[in-house]
Amino acid sequence: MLSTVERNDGVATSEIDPFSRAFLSDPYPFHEQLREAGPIVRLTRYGVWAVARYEQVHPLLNNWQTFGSGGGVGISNFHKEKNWRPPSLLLETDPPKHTQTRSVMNRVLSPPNLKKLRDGFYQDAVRLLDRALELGSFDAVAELAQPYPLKVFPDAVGLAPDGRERLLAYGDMVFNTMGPKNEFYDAAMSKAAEVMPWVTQRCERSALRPGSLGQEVYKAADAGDVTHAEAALLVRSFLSAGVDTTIYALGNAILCFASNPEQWQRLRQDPTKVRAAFEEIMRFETPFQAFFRTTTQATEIAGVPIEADEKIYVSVGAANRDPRKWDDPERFDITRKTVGHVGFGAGIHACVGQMIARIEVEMMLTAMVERVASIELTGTPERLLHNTLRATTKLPVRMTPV
Ligand code: OVM
Repeated sequence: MLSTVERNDGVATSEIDPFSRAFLSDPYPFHEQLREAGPIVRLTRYGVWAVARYEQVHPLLNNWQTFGSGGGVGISNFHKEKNWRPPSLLLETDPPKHTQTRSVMNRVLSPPNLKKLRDGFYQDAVRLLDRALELGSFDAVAELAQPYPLKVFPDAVGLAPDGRERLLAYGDMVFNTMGPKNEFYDAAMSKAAEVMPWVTQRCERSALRPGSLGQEVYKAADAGDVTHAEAALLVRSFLSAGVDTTIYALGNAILCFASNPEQWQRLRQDPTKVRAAFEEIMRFETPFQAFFRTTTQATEIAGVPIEADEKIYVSVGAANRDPRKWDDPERFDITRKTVGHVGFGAGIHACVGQMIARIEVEMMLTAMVERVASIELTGTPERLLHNTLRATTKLPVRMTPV
């Protein structure tokens, strides 16, 4: 049993390792321990701070001045340790630079640009779903959750069809290396030599289809809003942030409905709830569970003094299930009021791709609502053990057509 104790200066400390197999297999009991330990907890294993209560997580995300991203959003501090890739101009950058790059991405991902994608996404969802329904029983990860985002999103960014499986290896590197150098970190990085040159090449302007979101980023460079070298890194952000997250969100969505059949029936009765249902999925099974900030100056949280250049583990997954904020948080309920969930983060770094993620999942859930009368688990889902992402790798289901 790991101990959570109060230091003699009154500060809560914990031996919990948020990157251990035990934690990653079933994070929720550990989340509870972290929330109950106090508003801010010292993690002795790594010498970092942790916040897991909504009351601290939400304001922290809204205070980029004190809780910066330029030191990286993993456990490693870029001010002390060089990262394995050039830092992201969005994720790992603070204003004023971030303001400039974010505004370019906001424009590229504007509602009119995204609206054009809906029909194509829907058609791909229907095609994959109809194929799966002919099987009757199938692995919903292999047949739906993985192939669908891996088709529609790189299409939208403008990538050629070949070699896209490398995006999975790349995403694995990006998100697992936010954790410490453990077995998950090392396994992900073992593919770096093969994958990185490919990713870099695919971010070049000449590799991107005309009319694509990737080309839009380069047009912003032509207009002088960023440099062309920066445009390549912004395209890289699409490939870093947009693949695993949506694959896992969709897998989590199907798992939520397979495990809560009455919620599937509710959605079928009122398909206008598809969008609301996705917000509840993001709250209940947050794909990007936790990340770090770095203090830019000495500060305090809930009266606990924190020095400058300290790493803080921010568990949005725990905040999304904090009983101080949510009624019956362990219940998956698509009719709940989910406003304020932090599944897409909050503040200036809140997910820039959240609208495209919503369209992806909404189009698949809509196709399912029209075609699937019931979803049953036919075996035990397998969980992914991953330093920052929560996901299912195997999801055996039977879907009964309407
Ligand atoms: C990026 C990036 C990478 C991972 C996640 C992310 C959740 C962004 O390279 O910009 O946002």
